[in-house]
Amino acid sequence: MVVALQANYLEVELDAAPQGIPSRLLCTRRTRLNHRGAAVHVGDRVRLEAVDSHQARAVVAGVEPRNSWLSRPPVANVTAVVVALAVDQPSFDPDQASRFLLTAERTGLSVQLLLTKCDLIGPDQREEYRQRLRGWGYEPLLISSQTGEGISSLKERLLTTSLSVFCGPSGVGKSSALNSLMPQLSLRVAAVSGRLQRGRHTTRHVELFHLVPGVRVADTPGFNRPDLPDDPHELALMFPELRQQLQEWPCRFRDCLHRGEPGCGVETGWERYDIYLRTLNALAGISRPSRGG
Ligand SMILES: Nc1nc2c(ncn2[C@@H]2O[C@H](COP(=O)(O)OP(=O)(O)OP(=O)(O)O)[C@@H](O)[C@H]2O)c(=O)[nH]1
Ligand SMILES: [Mg+2]
Ligand SMILES: [Zn+2]
Repeated sequence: MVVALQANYLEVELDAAPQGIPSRLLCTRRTRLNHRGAAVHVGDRVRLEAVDSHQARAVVAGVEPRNSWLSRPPVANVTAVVVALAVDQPSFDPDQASRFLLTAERTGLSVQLLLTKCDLIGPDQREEYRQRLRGWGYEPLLISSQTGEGISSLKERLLTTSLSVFCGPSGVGKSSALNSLMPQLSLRVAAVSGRLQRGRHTTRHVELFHLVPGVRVADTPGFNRPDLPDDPHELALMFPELRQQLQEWPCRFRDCLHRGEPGCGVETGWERYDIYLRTLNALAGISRPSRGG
């Protein structure tokens, strides 16, 4: 499995290294793979040739089909997405949070919302966040890498699946959380800065780490504005609190966009309805309702 990509090199871990061969090899790509640009990504399972056990080098000759794909950050064969958001520093922004959650939901995989830096708020505010995010259809994990709160629950959760990817804005404490989970890692972290307490893009590359044998976790570079999904009809399914309503009470028309169309079974008194509508409007070519009126 490719565990890191750096310029023209890939670091590949062997499932079971034959005797005398190191378990981690620095690899280049066969030219024909180069032609397709960065067709090999972290998380990909690859076939190796020309293994040089002394130098711990090899050549990647082929890529296995992917079981899943997270587009940004790019990681293959993901089994769960952990969306990390801070309660403060940088402050919690529902629009940005939703963009990350939508990106995660697009994979169709299990999505865990991780609320970081909980040492910065009191018990009442924590309970408020918990209730609020339940309303979004998520059961958040509240953690603090500073006090260690919630780290063992996070670990328990990660142990249930083979490859979890941490993603979220820069500076929310993704690398710090991984350091708390695996103190031997000593990943680089850096203080947030400026009036908006933004992160400083400290992590530069996607990299996979073993939590225990068979269970990996990916650290990724933070970014601030994920793209929106492109299909308006799929959008509703990416809001768990709306998805649930549609399961219980489907609308009369299959192409309903839940903007007050006739026969729409969706009620509007939920926090992110407004974000849903704005996202829908932001998607190209759907400024008019699809059904008369
Ligand atoms: N108070 C508090 N600060 C934290 C906590 N976790 C991380 N920090 C601080 O937040 C800053 C950013 O942490 P990082 O771990 O570098 O954040 P990141 O999400 O990996 O950022 P990028 O790599 O840029 O995406 C550092 O100064 C950390 O010490 C926490 O639980 N509580
Ligand atoms: Mg980081
Ligand atoms: Zn509807």
